[in-house]
Amino acid sequence: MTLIKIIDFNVLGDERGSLISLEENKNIPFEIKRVYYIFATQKDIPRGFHAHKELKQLAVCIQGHCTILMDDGFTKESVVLDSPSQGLIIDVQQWHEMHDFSEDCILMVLASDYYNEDDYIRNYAEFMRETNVHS
Ligand code: T46
Repeated sequence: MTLIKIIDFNVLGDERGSLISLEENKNIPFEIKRVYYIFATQKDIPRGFHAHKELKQLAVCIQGHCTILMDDGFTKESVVLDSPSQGLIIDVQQWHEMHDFSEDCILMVLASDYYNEDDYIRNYAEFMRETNVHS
């Protein structure tokens, strides 16, 4: 089973340009409590390197591109996000790393809850221990 869960959004467009609408519990499979975006990144400076205990997220590269490595403790898979019409689900207990940002990259993330540092597992050994307990 692939770790890469992509949602393709419906693109509404006319001669003026394109528009995508994101709605909680409709095309986004959870309640949206927070939106943040990452920009002014550098190609050689990766981010992420954590998993979340309870938080569900969806990442959309609304400009440029980056590579996201997903890891469930058993399998690792990478995906290039390069389209504003595709969202990557970052589920609970999935270690994720963001690499190879393009200069113009804007990575927008929808999250199912407010920011809570206690929800992060930032230590890989701890992540692997948690994964084994829950498998
Ligand atoms: C994730 C990936 C995809 C806040 O104060 N509020 C927030 O909502 C967020 C997201 C972060 N912060 C603080 C925490 C740190 O002091 O902003 C700083 C940078 O966060 P962090 O180092 O966790 O950034 P990334 O890019 O490694 O990870 C972020 C999200 O934090 C994380 O939940 O899944 O993007």
